[in-house]
Amino acid sequence: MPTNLIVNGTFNAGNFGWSGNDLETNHRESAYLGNGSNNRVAEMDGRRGQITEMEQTFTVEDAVSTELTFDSALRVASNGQAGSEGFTVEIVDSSGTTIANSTILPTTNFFTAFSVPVTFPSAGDYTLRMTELGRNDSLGAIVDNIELLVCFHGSTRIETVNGPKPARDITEGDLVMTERGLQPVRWVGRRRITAEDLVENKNLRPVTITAGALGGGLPMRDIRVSRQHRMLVCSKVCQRMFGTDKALVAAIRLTCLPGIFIDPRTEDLDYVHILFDEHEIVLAEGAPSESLLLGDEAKRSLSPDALQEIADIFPDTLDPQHSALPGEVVPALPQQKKLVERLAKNKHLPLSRYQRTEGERVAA
Ligand SMILES: [Ca+2]
Ligand SMILES: [Ca+2]
Ligand SMILES: [Ca+2]
Ligand SMILES: [Ca+2]
Repeated sequence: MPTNLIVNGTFNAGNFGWSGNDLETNHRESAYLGNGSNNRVAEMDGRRGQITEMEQTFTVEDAVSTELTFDSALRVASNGQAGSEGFTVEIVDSSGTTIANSTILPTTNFFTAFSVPVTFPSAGDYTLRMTELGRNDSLGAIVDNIELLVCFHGSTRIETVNGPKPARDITEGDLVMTERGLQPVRWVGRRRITAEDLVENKNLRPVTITAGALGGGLPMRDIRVSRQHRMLVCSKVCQRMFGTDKALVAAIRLTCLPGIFIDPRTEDLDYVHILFDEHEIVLAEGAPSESLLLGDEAKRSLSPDALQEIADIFPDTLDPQHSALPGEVVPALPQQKKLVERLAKNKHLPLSRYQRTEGERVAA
């Protein structure tokens, strides 16, 4: 699920989380709009003679594009100033450079939704600052429900010899932690899926696995994978069904479990495929998952050039027989379905028996 970077954007906790100058965050909506509402809001004009400046600093973990959203209204007493009462919104980086800004001049005496697009160019600390505009008379625009929702997808971190590294930064030669120990990356394929692609072809929409949904606190953060990307299931249900406690199951099959779903959002995303000498189980936000699947679905998600490149470099990987990992069971689709149904019915999480086996061969 997305993370809201703003603390107390509802003002339910007064000015907690906010700093700046001449904050007015302790009154009810009704005090400004006369509508009887007990909802707590902030006014962007605290007192006469002082400029209200409300700010909050937060940390962004990775480059990401999103929107700042909030609700704003003009207080009834400022109706004569409609169009000039309001505030500026700025987001600045730690060196003071503005990366997003907007001027908000609400004209209605009820809350309207506003949004300001923002692209964070890199990880770091950023500050949201809202500054009073208009006649400095203690009366003005009110604001509420300030949110900055971000999803750090595309930045799923893969465990490497140097610690977790965003998938999109993985390059050839990187030593990645796999179930069979450290393995050098031979090739990395990237495919940008645009929002239009997702509208046109719903099959390209990824599966989101929310933090902790697999059990044992895994994955550590939300991850998004292509539908046919296979995740390791490690449960006594596998043992009962297949005589071994591990099985690889397509992410789409897991969507009948809590916290795992087809992502309905239509926004650009990147699929990253990592290729080793052999198929490997890598740790994506700690969750064991297949490094690359060149099944029909995955082939469709690769560009012809990428496929050709893989074919040139690793001719064997396009062989339909070359699909399973030694030691891991890839059940037929009906059995994958049955396995997940049994997990759901017995309320077993997919990784209930999982223990990291880094450095050792799972099986020959
Ligand atoms: Ca509120
Ligand atoms: Ca003021
Ligand atoms: Ca005021
Ligand atoms: Ca004012």
